[in-house]
Amino acid sequence: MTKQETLRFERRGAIGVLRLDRPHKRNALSDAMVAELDACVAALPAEVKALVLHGAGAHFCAGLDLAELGARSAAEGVAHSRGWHGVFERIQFGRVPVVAVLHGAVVGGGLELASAAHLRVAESGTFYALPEGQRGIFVGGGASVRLPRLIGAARMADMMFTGRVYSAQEGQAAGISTYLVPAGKGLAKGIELARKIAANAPATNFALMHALPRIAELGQDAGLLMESLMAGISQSEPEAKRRMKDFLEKRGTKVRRRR
Ligand code: 1HE
Repeated sequence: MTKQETLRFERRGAIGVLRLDRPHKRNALSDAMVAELDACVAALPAEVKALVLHGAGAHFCAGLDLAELGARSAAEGVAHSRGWHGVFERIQFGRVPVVAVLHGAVVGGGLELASAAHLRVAESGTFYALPEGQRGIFVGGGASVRLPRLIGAARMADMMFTGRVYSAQEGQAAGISTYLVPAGKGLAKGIELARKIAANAPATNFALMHALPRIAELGQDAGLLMESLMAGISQSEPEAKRRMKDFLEKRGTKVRRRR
């Protein structure tokens, strides 16, 4: 277990568990915390193939640390936002897939951080908001790019115009989370999913993290070509050959109907 000022990192075999650990401030993202997050993701041990991100205390994350906002000039505000963009990009397009486990408040920058993860598991008491609208500011941690891709620009604008708070169930229906679990069950579910992800062939995870989101932004022609390139590369990996052979020789898992 590595303890930094604002985070706790623990390796559990092939997965890492990273906890936002500033519960007395509801895990509000101070500059120090964002810097630690960046350093921690950059320094993940090579054995770690997937990461679970969760929050200590009653909330996932209260967003930007508002106590640090006051003194910034416009230029400093732009630089600060660009700093967050860099950190969240390095999470989204980093080495390992990230499963965010959400509970309590997932608001402002907390929702931006969650949106940079690759999978979101929400506990039933989770709630989502973008209070920037009410604080007289705009989002700055990538929400206007990532959130419309999850829930649509109209829903995001509604959240900011009106201060609308989405419940866990509404967030699931809108597409913020793709797993909804009872209160207290999020971390176990996140770990279960991360273990599955960590057991995938590296080329598959690479394609899902790095190719799929880019393909989704391309026109059909370029998108289909990029897909073919990725398909060819992944199929040619020895790991894929082994998995295919396992299936044909009755050692691989079958797809089964859920009970
Ligand atoms: C904070 C923050 C914060 C709590 N910055 N200190 N985000 C917001 O506008 C959300 C603001 N926070 C809240 O609405 C609530 O605190 C919560 C719903 C998240 C939690 O409520 P609760 O009742 O559990 O906690 P609390 O009593 O409100 O807060 C406990 C302490 O955390 C208190 O400090 P204390 O010293 O008085 O004990 C709060 O001041 C502190 N705290 N949230 C600083 N956000 C790059 S652009 C991104 C832009 C944004 O993210 S804007 C949205 C900011």
